[in-house]
Amino acid sequence: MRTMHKNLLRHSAIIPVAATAAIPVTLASCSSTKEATDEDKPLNIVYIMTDDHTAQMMSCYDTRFIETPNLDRIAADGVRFTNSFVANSLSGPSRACMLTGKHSHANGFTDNTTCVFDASQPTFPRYLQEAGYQTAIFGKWHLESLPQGFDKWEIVPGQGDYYNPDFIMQTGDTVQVHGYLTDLITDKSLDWLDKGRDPEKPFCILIHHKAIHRDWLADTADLQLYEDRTFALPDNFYDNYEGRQAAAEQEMSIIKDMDLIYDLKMDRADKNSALKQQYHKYIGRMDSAQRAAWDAFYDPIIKDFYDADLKGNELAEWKYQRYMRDYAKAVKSLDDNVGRVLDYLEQHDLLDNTLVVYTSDQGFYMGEHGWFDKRFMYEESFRTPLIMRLPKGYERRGDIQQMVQNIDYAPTFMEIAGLDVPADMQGVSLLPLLKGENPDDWRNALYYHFHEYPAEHMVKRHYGVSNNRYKLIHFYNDIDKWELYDLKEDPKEMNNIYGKPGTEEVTRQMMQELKRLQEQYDDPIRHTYPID
Ligand code: SGN
Ligand code: CA
Repeated sequence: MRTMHKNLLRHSAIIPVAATAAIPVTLASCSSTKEATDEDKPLNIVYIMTDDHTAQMMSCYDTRFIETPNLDRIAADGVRFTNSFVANSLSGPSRACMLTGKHSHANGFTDNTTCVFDASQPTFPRYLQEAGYQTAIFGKWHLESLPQGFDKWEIVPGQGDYYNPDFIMQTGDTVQVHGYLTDLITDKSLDWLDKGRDPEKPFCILIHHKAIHRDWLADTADLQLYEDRTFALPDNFYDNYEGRQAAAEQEMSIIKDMDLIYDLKMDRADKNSALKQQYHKYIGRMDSAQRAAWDAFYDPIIKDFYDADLKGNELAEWKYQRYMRDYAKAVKSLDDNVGRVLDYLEQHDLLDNTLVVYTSDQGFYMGEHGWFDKRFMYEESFRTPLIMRLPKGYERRGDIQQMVQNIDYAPTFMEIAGLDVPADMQGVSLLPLLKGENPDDWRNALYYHFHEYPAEHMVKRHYGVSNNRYKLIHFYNDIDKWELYDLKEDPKEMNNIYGKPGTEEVTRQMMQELKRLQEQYDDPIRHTYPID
C-alpha cells in the first residue's frame, strides 16, 4: 500500500480501491462518528480552477501588474509551486489530464475541436465517490460528454457565457441564470457546501470558472478599475520570430489577430464582421441595466479611440493596454469570489480539514512575443499557477521548486483521500512535497504534447521536453522543425540554438530524454530522432 494519510489510517471508513476495480463503498461508519474530532475525518478537497489565468496576473507570483489579495491568502497560508506546468496547454485536454492523471494520448482527449471525453473512464472524482466522498463540480467542464463520478454537477455548455449564462443541470434541462458567471459559479458552489452535501461525509468540490477566458467581459461592477493604470510592455512584445518558424506562423498576435470589436469592445455601427456579430451575441445576453452600465462605460472610450485614429506601434500598444485592463478586471471578480470561498471555509471551521487548491487550465501570454492565447510549449503557456492552502498537520510553507505537472493532481487527491494511486495514472502524487519532503528521485524533466492543428490561432503540433535548464521542442505535421532553448541564458526563448555549433552534446542529452519520456508514457506519435 502506498502512503496513506495518517488520519485515515485511524479511520476505517475509507477503503483504498484497486486500480481498475469499481468498489461501491459507503462511509457507513461516518454516521456514527458524531463524537469523532475533526482530526479523525478524511480530508476535504476544494479545487478551484480558472481558465487562462496566468501567473503574471497573480500578485503572489508577479507583482508587476495587479493585486490579487485573496489568491495571495492561499499562497501565504500554504505553498506556491514555482515550477508548475501543464501537459497540453489547452482547456479540454488540460481538464482531461487533470481528471485522469494521464497525458492526452492516454486519456484520449487530445484537442478541443475533434474529441469527446470518454467520461466512463476512471477519474479521481469517480474513485473518491466510490470510496464514499461527496463529489461535485460547478462551472466549465468543456469535455463534450456529460460529467460522471459526481454526486452533483451543474456545468456551462462549452465555453459558457459571462452574462446571464445557461447552465446544464443534472436533470438534463438547460436553465438560464441571471448574473455574472464568476459570481454564479461561486454561489452554486457555496450553496452546495452549505445545503447540498451530507455534512457527515468528506467532500471534494471542483469549482471551475470560465474567467479569465477570452473575450474578457468584466463584471459591470468592476468596469472602472485599472483605467488609470499603464501596464509595462513586455520587452519581447515586438518579437520578429527569427529562427522560429512556428512562432512566426501563429495567429494569436495582439497586433494582427486581436479584434478591435470582439476582443477590445470598440464597437462601431459602420463595421460588420462575424466577430462583431459574435460580440453582439454575448452582450445581447445582458439585461437593460447591465447593458446601460456597459455602454456608459465603453461609449466614451470608443469615441476617443476612433477619433484618435491610431496607427502602427501606437495602435499596437493601445490594444495591449486595453487587453491588460479587460483581463485584470475579470481577475478582480475571480479574486473576490475566491475570497468568498475562503471566508466560507473559515467561518464553518473547515479550513483545518480541507486542502484548497488554486490553479488554471494553463498559462497565457500577456503580450510576451506579442501574443495573447496559449498552446505553445514556451514558458508563459507551458506553465500554470498552482498554489495550495494546506490542512492542519501539513507544516510545509513557502515555495516548492520541484517540477510538477497537471497529471500529478489526480494522484495527489487519491493519496489525500487515503486511496492507492492506480498503476495506470502517469502523474506522481505531490503529497510528499506537501509534507515537506524533498525526494531524491523526483523527476527532473517534463514531457509536453500539443495536438490541436489546424485550428484557431494556428499553433502547429509539437511535443517536447524541458528540464528547466534546457528545452527541446519538435514541431511536426506540416512542418519539421526542432527548437532548443537555454532557459538560463535565454529565459524568454528568443534564441533558438538548435543546430548551432557547441550544442551537440546538450541536444543529444535532451533528445535522449525526450525519447525516454515518449517511451515511458507510450505516446504513439513519435518521429525519427535526428540524433540518437
Ligand atoms: C475559443 C477562443 C480561442 C481559444 C480557444 C481555446 N476563441 O475558441 O481564442 O484559444 O477557445 O481556449 S473565442 O472566440 O471563442 O473566444 S480554451 O481555453 O478553451 O482551450
Ligand atoms: Ca483555457
